[in-house]
Amino acid sequence: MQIGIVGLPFSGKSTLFQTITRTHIDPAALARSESHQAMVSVPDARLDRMTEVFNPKKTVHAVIEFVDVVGLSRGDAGSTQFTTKFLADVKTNDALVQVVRLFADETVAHPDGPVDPLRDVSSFETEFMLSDMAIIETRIERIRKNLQKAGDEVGKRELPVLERCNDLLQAGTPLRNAEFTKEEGAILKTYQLLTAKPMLIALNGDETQVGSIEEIAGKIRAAHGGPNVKVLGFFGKIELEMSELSKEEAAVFMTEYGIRESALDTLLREAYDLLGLQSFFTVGEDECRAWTIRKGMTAQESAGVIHSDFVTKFIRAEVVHYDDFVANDASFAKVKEKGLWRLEGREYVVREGDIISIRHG
Ligand SMILES: Nc1nc2c(ncn2[C@@H]2O[C@H](COP(=O)(O)OP(=O)(O)O)[C@@H](O)[C@H]2O)c(=O)[nH]1
Ligand SMILES: [Mg+2]
Repeated sequence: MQIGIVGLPFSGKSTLFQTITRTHIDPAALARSESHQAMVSVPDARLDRMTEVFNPKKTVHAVIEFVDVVGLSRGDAGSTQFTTKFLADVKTNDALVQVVRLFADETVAHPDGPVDPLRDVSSFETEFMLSDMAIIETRIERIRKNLQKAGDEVGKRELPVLERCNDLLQAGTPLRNAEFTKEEGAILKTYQLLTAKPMLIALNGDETQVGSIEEIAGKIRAAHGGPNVKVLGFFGKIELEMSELSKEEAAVFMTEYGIRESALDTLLREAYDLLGLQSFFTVGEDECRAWTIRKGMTAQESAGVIHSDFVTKFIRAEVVHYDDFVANDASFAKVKEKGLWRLEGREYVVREGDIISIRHG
């Protein structure tokens, strides 16, 4: 799973990237505007808790790959065409985080003049829709031509889906806001359309905006919200500084600014959710681990994520939900006594937060 961080120049993409990946990019490399990528552990308080309980040799978090997608530079006087290279780099991501500037800082120029988050989000939306329409229209034209001459079985299947997408886009609806069947989704996937990607809009505020960022987020949500969109606020500069501190120091820092929780932890969890992913756990004295699966995956499929052999050798899954486990003093004996520890078959749909042990042959 790969998430691309996109946004206008100087919105705070690299600041966010360095904070969530806990990497430090030296200023010279940043200036060369290369793309950077890194794997990030998804913070999970439940896994921390189980690590306390089991004191394992190893704790393994779920991971997501982040890419700091650079290369969006605008021409003079804000010529709005995004470069083909930039659009191509955005295409390969499974989901996008769009960083939008809220912070006011005269020493950092905004490429489009005054700070205006709604304008920035709209301009991205427009560019992405134009890019998708261009791809779809070209393809539709080619299919129609082929159909006149001879059979084009693939094209015939794709045509109605593409036409529907075209209509949606012409009407100003990004594809992430539309519902598609599984088959339609599979066809669309091959085109890697930009507006079909789930998107997290991350508003980058400064210390004066701690109290007002939610209100701004609400406005963006009202204008651009949808089932596959999330809007969150964060505080780029402050959180980058905090990420270099110890936990205790960071806590003091946060209280000082009136920040309740690090937005970055929330952001990672929301990104995970946006991708349609969820976690289940395996626990023990050797290892406590969060495993990543797609929502809706069965016990047998999930077992295959742990070890491919487990798919064929699957017998049963022993399952207890994390909430039940902690509500009963993190005691396996107690959850068994109460019947909260269950044996499930191969078709059991794994729930977010299940603790699982696979019985296999
Ligand atoms: N005052 C302030 N400056 C910020 C904030 N976030 C980023 N910056 C600064 O804005 C400039 C551009 O940030 P950067 O992350 O490199 O933006 P990018 O071009 O989107 O990657 C840098 O000088 C950052 O220090 C913020 O929240 N407040
Ligand atoms: Mg950058």
